[in-house]
Amino acid sequence: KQSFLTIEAKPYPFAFPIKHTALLVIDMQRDFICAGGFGEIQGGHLEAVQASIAPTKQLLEACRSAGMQIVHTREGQVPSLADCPSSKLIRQAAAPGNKQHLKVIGDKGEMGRLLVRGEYGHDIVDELQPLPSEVVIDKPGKGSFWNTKILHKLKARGITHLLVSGVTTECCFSTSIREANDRGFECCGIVQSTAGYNSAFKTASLDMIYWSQGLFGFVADLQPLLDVLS
Ligand code: TIU
Repeated sequence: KQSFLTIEAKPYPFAFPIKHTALLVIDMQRDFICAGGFGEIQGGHLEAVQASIAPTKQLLEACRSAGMQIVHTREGQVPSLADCPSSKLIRQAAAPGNKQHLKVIGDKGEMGRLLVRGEYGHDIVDELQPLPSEVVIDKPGKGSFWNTKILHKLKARGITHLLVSGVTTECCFSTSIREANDRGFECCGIVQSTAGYNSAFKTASLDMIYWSQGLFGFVADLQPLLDVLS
């Protein structure tokens, strides 16, 4: 296999050095994907995020077979919530008369305390469980780089390029790509392997990534990537 692979992408083909590229799988946690989880409680529609499990599994298995580095992230807090950005706690609290958020971070849900590390709902769905050799980043915020060791882990492995997947496109996927781009990583989001709670948000989020000669990076379809990795 060539050391650089190239796939069709927007705004132009994405070339990546396979030994220096990691797959980033953002927050494929039960709390964002399964019924009764934090996402659904927030008002998220689950159809698209659930449908993204299968193409994300295809992507994950292709990257594993190609010997690429794999990094999974999980959004969540320590049990005391001491690491929770205050904005996350404040803005989800019900304003007077607001019945939208009946339960908030740290409250007990059907899958344990919402978005709390160690709880069943906080962990990654069965289909996409990390292998022992893969990096798992627990992040307190939306982005993968704030208050985590991900930059050190990527640098230590010589990573310069990221293929990015996961949920939700409008939130943690986009925030992580923007954070990575500012740190010099070349990012390519994979259309079928990301999903959100609102299809208009997904479209807009992906469009913003590659607008203007790649404002934050690249966007590519899954199939061309599977073709070059196989
Ligand atoms: N709210 C929402 O759309 N997502 C999150 O809070 N976290 C992630 O995107 N992972």
